[in-house]
Amino acid sequence: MAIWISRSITRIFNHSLQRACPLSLFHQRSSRPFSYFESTKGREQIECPHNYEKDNYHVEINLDENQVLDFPGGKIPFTSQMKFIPESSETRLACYRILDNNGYLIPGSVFEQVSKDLAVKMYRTMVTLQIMDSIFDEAKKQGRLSFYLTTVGEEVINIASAAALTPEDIVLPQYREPGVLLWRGFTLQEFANQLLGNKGDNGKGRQMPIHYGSNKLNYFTVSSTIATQLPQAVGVAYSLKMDKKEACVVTYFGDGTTSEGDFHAALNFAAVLEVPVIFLCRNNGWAISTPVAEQFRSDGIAIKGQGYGVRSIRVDGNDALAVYSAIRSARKMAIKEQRPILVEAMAYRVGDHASSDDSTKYRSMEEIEYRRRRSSVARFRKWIQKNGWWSDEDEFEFRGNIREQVLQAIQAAEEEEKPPLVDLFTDVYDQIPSNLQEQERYIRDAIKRRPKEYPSNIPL
Ligand SMILES: Cc1ncc(C[n+]2csc(CCOP(=O)(O)OP(=O)(O)O)c2C)c(N)n1
Ligand SMILES: [Mg+2]
Repeated sequence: MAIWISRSITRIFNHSLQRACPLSLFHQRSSRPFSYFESTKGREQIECPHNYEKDNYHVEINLDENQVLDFPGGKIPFTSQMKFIPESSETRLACYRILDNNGYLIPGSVFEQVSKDLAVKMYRTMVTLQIMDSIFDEAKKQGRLSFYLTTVGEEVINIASAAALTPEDIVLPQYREPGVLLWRGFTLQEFANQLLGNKGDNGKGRQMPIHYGSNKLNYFTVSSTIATQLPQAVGVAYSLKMDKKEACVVTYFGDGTTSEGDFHAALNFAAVLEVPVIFLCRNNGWAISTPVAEQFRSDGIAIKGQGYGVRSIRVDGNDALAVYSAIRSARKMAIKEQRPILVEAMAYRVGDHASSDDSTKYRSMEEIEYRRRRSSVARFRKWIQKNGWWSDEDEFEFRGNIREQVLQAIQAAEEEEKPPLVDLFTDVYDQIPSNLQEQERYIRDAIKRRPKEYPSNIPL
């Protein structure tokens, strides 16, 4: 703790020395070494030396003691003008983009270079994710799986963000990010094993399909209770900070999840504790059947960051280069400056919410098709093909290959044994408590009484 405090003091001291841009007038601090508005310096660092457009509800601080409210957290200017902060700005927050719809680089773009090898690996992983989704979704329709959830429309956010991280960065997912796990090396067989809940599943078949997780790959197990991952991510980031690790935490969530209290608590905690965590919101326009217009009245998510003192950006989630660049930069800032970053990636949810959903009940087929045609994976393909890094022949061969592998994985997973019954009761308590022992006796008695009603592939 002492180390962080002294670090913060040093940073604030250095910062005061470097103040050069007009914005600094807005938050002249008292002589105390510690400021609660530390986070506002982010704006200076990002926007200087560009001109900061003054709005009409902030006023410059006059240092005359009679004209400022000297209050914990810093001095606040008085004004005789009664001005309410407007509920929204006149223009919407712009979306960071590098590749246009035809896969051409937008001239003058600022972005991180992507090598041929990296770009091709990213594209291949996006295609793998697409094929995995279509075959597993089909398997659900055939009754071979009990549930499935696709990432259709959000493949680019999955893969481009994963590519911008290192394996040491810790991921706390929501549920629509299997591509991050795929990028990290989770095999098609491991996906199939989890979906079928067989002996090869890391979760020992205890969870419903799509609740993947891998300790080895620094990927926390999916927990569908939305938003719980967010304060947990702050805690994990706090531990990285304590251990002085060169790594950050990345936590994923949807637009709907920001309506949970946990989202707000997490952002606030992260800002105050100054922890290296990237909050990556996938704004896909929907929370199951609830459109964003019924979810919040703000201009999306990114602007909420400033209310908590968190640096934020909105990015085109259908642009792989923009997502990659934004996350690379976010990662660097999060680790180097020990601060949270909020990224709002915009990409429409083209697929149904999950296999239990029929989205044509609340949106038209035309709308879905309109969005599907803007497929982000296709845009990235255009770019790598223009660079001469990929061809139609590569595409044909690769797709056929992966299709074969996914079909084999699902078949092998079906043939594998299920975990033994006893696994239902282990791993939570060191000593199995009496109520669980009683439940185990109960289920074993029931199986003895009606053996035919229990699947024969579950070892007793
Ligand atoms: C705490 C909690 N409340 C409600 C649900 C039911 N639920 C599952 S997914 C979902 C919508 C989440 O939407 P969003 O965060 O936008 O993610 P998306 O599905 O669009 O990727 C809801 C309400 C839940 N799983 N957990
Ligand atoms: Mg959503």
